[in-house]
Amino acid sequence: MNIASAEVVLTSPSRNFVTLKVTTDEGVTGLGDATLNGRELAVATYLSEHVVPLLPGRDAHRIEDTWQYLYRGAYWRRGPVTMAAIAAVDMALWDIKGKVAGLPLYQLLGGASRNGLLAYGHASGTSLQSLSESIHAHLERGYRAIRVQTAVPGINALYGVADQPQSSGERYDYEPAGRGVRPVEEDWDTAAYLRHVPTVFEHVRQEFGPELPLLHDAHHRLRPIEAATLGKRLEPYDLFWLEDCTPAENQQGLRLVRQHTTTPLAIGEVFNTGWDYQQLISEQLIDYVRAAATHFGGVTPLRKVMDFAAAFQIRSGFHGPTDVSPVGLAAQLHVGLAIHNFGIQEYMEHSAATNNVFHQSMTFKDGYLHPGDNPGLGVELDEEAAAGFSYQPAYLPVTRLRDGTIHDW
Ligand code: CS2
Ligand code: MG
Repeated sequence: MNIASAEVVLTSPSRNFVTLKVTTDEGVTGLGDATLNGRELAVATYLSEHVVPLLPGRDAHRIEDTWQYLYRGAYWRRGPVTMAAIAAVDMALWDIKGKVAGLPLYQLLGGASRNGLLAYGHASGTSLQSLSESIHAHLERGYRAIRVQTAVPGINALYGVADQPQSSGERYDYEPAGRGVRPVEEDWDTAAYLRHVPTVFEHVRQEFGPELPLLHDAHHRLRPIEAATLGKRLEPYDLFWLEDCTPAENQQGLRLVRQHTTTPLAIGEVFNTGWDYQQLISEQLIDYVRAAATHFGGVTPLRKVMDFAAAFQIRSGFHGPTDVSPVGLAAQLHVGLAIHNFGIQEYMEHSAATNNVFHQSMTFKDGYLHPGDNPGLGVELDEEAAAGFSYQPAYLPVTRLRDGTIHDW
């Protein structure tokens, strides 16, 4: 069975998504997610100009060979644009293989290692009171693990923080697409943040008790010694993890963090290959792999990095924001269900408009996700609905310090 054609579909129901649809000469179709938030058109062009023309005539079953062909064949390796494009092809071919076999993808990866995937939801608030309301709202929706983010006194605008809507029917959109031709600018003050965050967790533990798994994302904003300070200050509150405590390009920086704190660390949502994890995993500098199938070259390398991590008792915590499309989310749910060293799955809930474009077999019940048992990935694209939403420029924010210096965020 050969690939007959491939097509890039751009749609923007409530944010932009780049999807690859591969069709075989037997009429089987597969979907892959290539969405790169804020740089969508670069991946769409990479795919349509440099990848789609290479696909017709290739054996659709040779997933590993196609992956290596696109990765090694380009000569120019790694990078988010290249790896998102390769990811889309890889996912689409796994989707096709599952459909041909009549099996959900997780069955092809070894079968289920558990009944469902523990998911964490995102609570946030501009005040401690609104944060508490948000945590209550998430617990009512069934979540059994919660990420906690808040506004910080002295910082005017912080990405990913919003109050929970008062009416229960309204969607909680705390990371809306930043539509517009330029990014908005936010501000940052590390000292204010380091002072404030422990008081937030003190409040949450007092109200919700010791058992609820709590997570926090520092979003690459700290230097290693600051990250170590935060990890130490948060130890009394027994976090499930502290995420992206420092930008991980400086991998040795994690040694310093690790020497000072036992707060578990999760890193890697911006990584795009297993090689980015080489030092962090082999030196056991992290506890959770944050990669997303979409930005990491697809199902094939995600499975490989988790097997490497397993040798060091490191578990998964795949990146599941709403800018990973339902196709990308499904890919990692199948991997998470199959691997032994699953840890937790991020789950942000796509908008109703997105769910009308991408029909998912995935379920969320009592705090657990399951990819469903439809053959392949279990996601179908409604192309007519997709065509109703054209691409709109949208950017992640840019952050500056008080003196105007651009900062990590
Ligand atoms: C965040 C993301 O999910 C997370 O942990 O860090 O929301 C991230 O900001 C976006 O995926 C960026 O596109
Ligand atoms: Mg994050």
